[in-house]
Amino acid sequence: MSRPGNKIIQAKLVLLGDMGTGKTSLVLRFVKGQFFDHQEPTIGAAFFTQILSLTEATVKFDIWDTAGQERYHSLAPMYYRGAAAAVVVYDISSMDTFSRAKKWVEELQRLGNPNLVMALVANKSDLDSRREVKNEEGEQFAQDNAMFFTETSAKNANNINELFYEIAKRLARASPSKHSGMNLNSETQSRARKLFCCTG
Ligand SMILES: Nc1nc2c(ncn2[C@@H]2O[C@H](COP(=O)(O)OP(=O)(O)O)[C@@H](O)[C@H]2O)c(=O)[nH]1
Ligand SMILES: [Mg+2]
Repeated sequence: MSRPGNKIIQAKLVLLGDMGTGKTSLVLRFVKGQFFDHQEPTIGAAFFTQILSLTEATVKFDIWDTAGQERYHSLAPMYYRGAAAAVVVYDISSMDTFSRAKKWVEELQRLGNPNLVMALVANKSDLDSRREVKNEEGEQFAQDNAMFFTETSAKNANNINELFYEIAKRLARASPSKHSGMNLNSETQSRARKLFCCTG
């Protein structure tokens, strides 16, 4: 529930990372509490909203779950432009996806936005028996790049809410104190809307 006089923050959040790392699955787990073993590949981009109420603020996320940028890289800036938060995702069972994640982080850093809240997410933690990327490798890279780091599993819901709560907290801390009488409904509002179709 939003509290009267509480800060309201509307924040664009973009997910980046290789195809198949679980970006869509992370969002669906967070917004709808769902998981599909055979998640359909995203076409174009999907847009979701979710509201989180913290003691210090109510954060309304506009989440852009993208596809196509994995292959058609030139589309990427369109997605991350104006983002307050970026979540870069890799799959612990694939070293290639970790290498790609590092590239995304470098690209985001070139934007030079000191206020961008960045998280590095090592997804599929349930696949520990097939692990190629050690927890410490992700942790170290995140630390070197001033990012929040967590290992998640969209499959078993490990650390998913914690991830978005931590981002919300960081956004609240960074946002100037501003009061609004606006009353937001704290219920999950999710809309998955295909914005356009592309060949991705
Ligand atoms: N074991 C496991 N599989 C996952 C997890 N997250 C996603 N997947 C699977 O990985 C595949 C790709 O997921 P998807 O969300 O479409 O990835 P995206 O291309 O990054 O959006 C799907 O078959 C998902 O079921 C996870 O945490 N654990
Ligand atoms: Mg997807």
